[in-house]
Amino acid sequence: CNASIVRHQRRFPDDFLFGTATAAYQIEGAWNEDGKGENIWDYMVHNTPEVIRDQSNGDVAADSYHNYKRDVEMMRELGLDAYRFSLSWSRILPTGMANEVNPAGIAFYNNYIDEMLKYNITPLITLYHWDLPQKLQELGGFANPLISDWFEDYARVVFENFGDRVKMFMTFNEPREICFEGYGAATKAPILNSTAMGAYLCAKNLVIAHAKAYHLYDKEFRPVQRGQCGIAISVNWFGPATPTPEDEMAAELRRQGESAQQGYPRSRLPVFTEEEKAFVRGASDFFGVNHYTAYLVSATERKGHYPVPSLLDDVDTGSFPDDDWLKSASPWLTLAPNSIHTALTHLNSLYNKPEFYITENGWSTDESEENSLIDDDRIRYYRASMESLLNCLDDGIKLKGYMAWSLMDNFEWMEGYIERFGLYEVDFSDPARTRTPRKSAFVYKHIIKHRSVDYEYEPESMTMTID
Ligand code: GBH
Repeated sequence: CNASIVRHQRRFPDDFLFGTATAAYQIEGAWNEDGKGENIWDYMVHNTPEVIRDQSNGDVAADSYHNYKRDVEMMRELGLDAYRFSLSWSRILPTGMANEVNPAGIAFYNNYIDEMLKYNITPLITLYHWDLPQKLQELGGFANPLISDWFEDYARVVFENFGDRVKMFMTFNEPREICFEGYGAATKAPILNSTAMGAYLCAKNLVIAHAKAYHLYDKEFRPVQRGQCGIAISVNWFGPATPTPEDEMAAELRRQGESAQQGYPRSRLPVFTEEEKAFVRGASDFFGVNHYTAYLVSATERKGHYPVPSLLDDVDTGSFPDDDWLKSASPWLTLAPNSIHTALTHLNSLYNKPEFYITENGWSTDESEENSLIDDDRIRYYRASMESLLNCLDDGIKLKGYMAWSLMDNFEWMEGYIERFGLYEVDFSDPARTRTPRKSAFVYKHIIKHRSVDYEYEPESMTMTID
């Protein structure tokens, strides 16, 4: 009898939500169709195309605006329980303000949602995934405290129109990236590069905007709509390079930050009043975690060169991946062992055991790779993620779902179409934007169907069907 050597297969509960994630600007295209207003990515790619690595843009992207039925068909092929996507604010409110609602924008998202519901796929909506209406940017964007009112007004339109059918909302995707990369650096629109103040000023206004939308949902919509409202935060893991107190301290500094006075008459961190703190505290029904990777942190080694003052200087430590970790096509992304479990264990103790969703997790390949449909590294990465999720479940962490980034190749921000994250490949030279499943799509489908990871599984053919 060899039963004892058969590897015990751990299983995901039946109500665990397996899905994929995307974002409006990265997939939709139709940048100026049917009344959509201009947003900060439209503005940036048209006015300073040189900031995009291949000088491309999201004007057409994967053209999901016209291909949404095919998108839902792919969700059915994979057997997804859920799909996380974002709304384009300026498609719904062309100028950003809620005085003028674009009926075509509402109709598009209604069709998308209804198509998912027809096949029992749970829609999860992100209200903001980086595409601010340009008119609001001209008024300062997230540097203007009024952003919290504008966002609340937008959120009301969203809840009113979609909340009857959508039960899970996320206000913002990755506040730190919005603020640090867009305001404190020049690696995302609106490329402000205000290194000293930008990120923190944006952060405070964004946090208040989130809380206003949360309380609006909680007070006015939840009693009838009975859903949840939360946020999706980028949490990669920073661990000590060596188990010394110095490196432990450095890792904690990298996670938390510490801004120095540096001659300013007051802190660069905007102050929250007691009232604001109370307003923000607890304002989320779940913790959405975008997790991709981990870094080692050293107190002495490989320190970067940063502008002073800046957020990076405030967390100034050397951080780098272990040399042994598998490398993706993105310089920042390696396969760090069990990092979902490490990160969630840390968050679980810091934040009093909330409900978690992994709202993004995925792997990039390069567009120039031969045999791009045979993506064995992506499969390794996803299988490793599954083991890490199961470790969380074994420990009693309240982890409710997992969204793979991404359903399909899309406009990868500053990397254009060079870095590919899709379970489905998209042919961006084909006007039809034909989607073709990669090997990883079959593996993910198998995991979802069997609620477990089978290392022996190989797809019999590359022909995808709906079960
Ligand atoms: C996610 O962010 C985004 O939500 C999603 O839209 C995006 O497509 C996906 O990642 C893949 O990139 O180049 O060294 O300046 C993940 C967190 C943090 C990853 C910032 C890229 C840039 C590091 N991101 N990081 S660097």
